[in-house]
Amino acid sequence: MGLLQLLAFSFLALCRARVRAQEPEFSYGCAEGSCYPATGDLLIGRAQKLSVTSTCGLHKPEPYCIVSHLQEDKKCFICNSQDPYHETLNPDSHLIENVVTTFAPNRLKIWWQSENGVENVTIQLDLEAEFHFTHLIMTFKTFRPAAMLIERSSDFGKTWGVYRYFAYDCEASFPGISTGPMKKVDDIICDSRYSDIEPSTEGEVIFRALDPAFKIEDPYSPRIQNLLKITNLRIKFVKLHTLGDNLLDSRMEIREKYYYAVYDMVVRGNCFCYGHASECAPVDGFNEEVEGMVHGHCMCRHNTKGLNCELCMDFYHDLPWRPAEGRNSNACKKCNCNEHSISCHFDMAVYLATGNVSGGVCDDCQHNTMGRNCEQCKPFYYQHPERDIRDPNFCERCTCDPAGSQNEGICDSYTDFSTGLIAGQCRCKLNVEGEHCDVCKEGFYDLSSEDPFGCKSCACNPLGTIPGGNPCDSETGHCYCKRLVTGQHCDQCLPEHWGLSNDLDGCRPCDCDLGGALNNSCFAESGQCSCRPHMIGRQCNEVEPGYYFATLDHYLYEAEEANLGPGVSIVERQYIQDRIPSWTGAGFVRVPEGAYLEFFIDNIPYSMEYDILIRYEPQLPDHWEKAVITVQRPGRIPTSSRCGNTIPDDDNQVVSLSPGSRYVVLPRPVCFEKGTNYTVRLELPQYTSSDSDVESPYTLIDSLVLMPYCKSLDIFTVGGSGDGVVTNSAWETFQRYRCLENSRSVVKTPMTDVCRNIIFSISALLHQTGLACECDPQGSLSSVCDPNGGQCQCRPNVVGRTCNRCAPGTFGFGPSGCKRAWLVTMATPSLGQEITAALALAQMVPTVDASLPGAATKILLLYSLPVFVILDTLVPDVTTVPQDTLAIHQKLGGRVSLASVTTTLTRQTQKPVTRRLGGVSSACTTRKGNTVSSAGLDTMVMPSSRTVESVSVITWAPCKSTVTALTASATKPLVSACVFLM
Ligand SMILES: *[C@@H]1O[C@H](CO)[C@@H](O)[C@H](O)[C@H]1NC(C)=O
Ligand SMILES: *[C@@H]1O[C@H](CO)[C@@H](O)[C@H](O)[C@H]1NC(C)=O
Ligand SMILES: [Ca+2]
Repeated sequence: MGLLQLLAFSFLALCRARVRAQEPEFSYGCAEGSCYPATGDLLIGRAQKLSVTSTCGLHKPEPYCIVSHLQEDKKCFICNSQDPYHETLNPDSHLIENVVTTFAPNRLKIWWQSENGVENVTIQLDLEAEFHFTHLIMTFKTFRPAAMLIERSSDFGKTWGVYRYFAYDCEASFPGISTGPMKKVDDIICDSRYSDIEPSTEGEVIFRALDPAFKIEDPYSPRIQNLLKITNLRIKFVKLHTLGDNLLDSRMEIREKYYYAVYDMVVRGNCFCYGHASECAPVDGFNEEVEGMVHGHCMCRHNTKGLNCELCMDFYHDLPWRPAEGRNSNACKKCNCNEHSISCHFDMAVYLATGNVSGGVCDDCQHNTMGRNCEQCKPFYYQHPERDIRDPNFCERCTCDPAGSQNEGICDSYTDFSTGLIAGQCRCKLNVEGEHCDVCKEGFYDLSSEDPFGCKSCACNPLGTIPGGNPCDSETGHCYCKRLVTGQHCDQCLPEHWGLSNDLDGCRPCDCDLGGALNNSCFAESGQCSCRPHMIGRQCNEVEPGYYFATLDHYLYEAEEANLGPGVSIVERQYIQDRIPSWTGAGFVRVPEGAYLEFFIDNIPYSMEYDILIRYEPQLPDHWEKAVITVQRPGRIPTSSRCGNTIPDDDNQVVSLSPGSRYVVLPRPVCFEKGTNYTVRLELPQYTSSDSDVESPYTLIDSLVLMPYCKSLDIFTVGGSGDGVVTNSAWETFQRYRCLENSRSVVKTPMTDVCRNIIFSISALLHQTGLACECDPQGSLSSVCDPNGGQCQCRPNVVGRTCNRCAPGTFGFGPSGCKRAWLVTMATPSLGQEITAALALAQMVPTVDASLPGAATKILLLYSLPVFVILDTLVPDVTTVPQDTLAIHQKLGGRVSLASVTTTLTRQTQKPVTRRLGGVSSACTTRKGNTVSSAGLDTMVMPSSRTVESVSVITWAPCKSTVTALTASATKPLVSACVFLM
């Protein structure tokens, strides 16, 4: 080794020591703390990574000369760099690779040289990784450059920065660049120390990345690290020392003398491992093993990785990556993922949040775990209480029904008694229950995920819902209704029911009156049925005041008002005090055998069948064998009509009149139509077929009644089990209570409520309305009639449903009623005999006395012989009184007492006459024993079968104010009196 070589080596050693002082003070084994790979010459093994912009003789041999070459014979030489240097074969090659230190013995024979006269030359080193650069030493063969600079890149050549300028004359070469001294370790200055013209050979340029003058507090600060970190280094020569020659001088002799030539270049450094490696290996693709080469791939320790140990190893991200420092290896720490993940990353925020303890965040936690350490169960999973956290089955799936649970079915993921959490516990929505939150609570239904409360309230009406248990179907929400309740919420009564209440069945039937109401539906709250006109009451089973419903025998046609055939006469009969009459109207008609009468019917209320009833009073001991009823219709019956089925037999029926009965019903009902007028003819052709000694038999007909043939009405057939089959309970009731029979007779027992209700309905059905009372304003006490049958309240002695006429035996219809009269028989005087009125009156008094309503009583005596008369003087319009009429007028007070009145009975006429008393509506009646007799109004016929004596009184009494005459056919005179109470 030559002297220069020795010098060079010693200098290198020195430099190394000095540079080392800038590195961390202690290097420990990697196991104990920070550790560092050995430094070396980065150029060793990297000749191919060196490049230069100018090389002498690169393409062809070129001459060059040296200035002041005193020792040598030859001043000029040839360079030929077409092939690499070889000691013997190619000693004139001066490629850039020659600057790499080889420790060859012929060190000064090998150098790099630039082309002659080229001032701008750049040498560039491109490293394959980041390296830690400490210093550069260049040894020049010629004069050192008059100006140069060192640049480096730490990003593989993308950006460059100047380390330092070197110039003989900094001001001139690099104007504006400070010439030092440095104030900061990374100040960029221009240094003149290495640009002197001396020495002319083997002059050095030395650059240290860290100036030893500075004490480095933190060698790992980014600023320092950035200063040392390189990937590329380049040295730009920009000016030659020319010893006064001007390079612009184009003469070859001048140019050949000036060029750059470098013997050696050392780029000292080590691979850059942040204290995490003590060895480095070749970077991929740099496997070439050259002794002394500094490799770029750190053999990382401390759980780091990367070419430069600049990263933590995978899954070692629990702590931030940091360079090792002294005894602190700052090793990367393994993440804790509880065996549920194999990857993690570092999160600074987490790290800070944990007080710089742990910043590892597991990635992609498996087994349904989550969390920084995969220590929690994912939503919809919970920690199995008996399994280890590292068990792959640590997290169990929640069993919550998502529809019924809060948060779509997330269960409590772990147990924490302090906050009430129980692992796996489902949290039900408000109206849901059950371990899995899959059941609606009692009183709720329709589990649904859309419903924020899970289930809807049944909202059953408690009144209508069956008590106890779940009130509604948990799926449909239909409430379980009581028997008579309906509706989703059991808040409605069934049709035809009302009054939702706590009752067992919930509602009550409307029970609308079958006739009084339009139908059987009623208002749900009030139960009010829809009434036909003038019907009232909840059930429409009453009539408005002023209205009435018809009794079954309402359609009654008096014989007295019928069209009487020849020989038929009217027999008036007076009502008797305290006795219910057994007839209606003024009395009867007397129908002899073979005679007839015709009833005119023009008020059929409703088209249907009617039973025809004949009311009569038997006069003879035997059956009246044959009575013929003939219905005369105005025309043919259209078959489509209600009465289309009528056959001729229905309209011609024969009955016999029993002597023990007061009425007879025709065997078959007869159909009548509303709006049609009929004539019903009653003929009595034959009394009896057997021999009879009765002369000129007759009977008394009271009236004809049309009774609705109830059995065919809806109220009795609806509910029946078949066509026309009557099983309706109303019909049974109707029969059981004998409502029909009781209606047939004139004399009735009081109507039972049962009959009344049914008869009410029948009337309502027939008339579709309540019937107006139409009480006669004069004859009635009130405009309101008895709702049952329509009887108005009559003034005294006024009769008729509407109180429109005087009772038989009374007269003087007016605002105070009608006047009453009694007939009293006094004697049977002989013609011409004097009659003492007192006698008669004495007989009469008890009767009068018992019934006198007041003081004002007038007695009118009627002397009845074959004919006579006494007239009431009170009657002012008596103008036709016969001459021999004796009027007696005696005013009485208190009890009746009467002075004797004497008159002479005289024959007025020889011959009986028959006179009709116009307008007289009733006859006086009297009584003897139990026999009641009566006299016709215009004739007096002594019953031939009885003796005169046995007939108590057959006489006429003018109970009307106007009396014209009377006759008697009896041979025996009678005296009677009519007593009028005024
Ligand atoms: C050398 O480079 C410097 C700066 O880049 C420039 O000013 C000068 O002209 C260059 N010289 C030659 C001969 O190219
Ligand atoms: C029925 O008789 C009444 C009178 O009684 C009369 O006004 C009416 O027009 C008659 N109807 C028919 C259809 O003949
Ligand atoms: Ca009658």
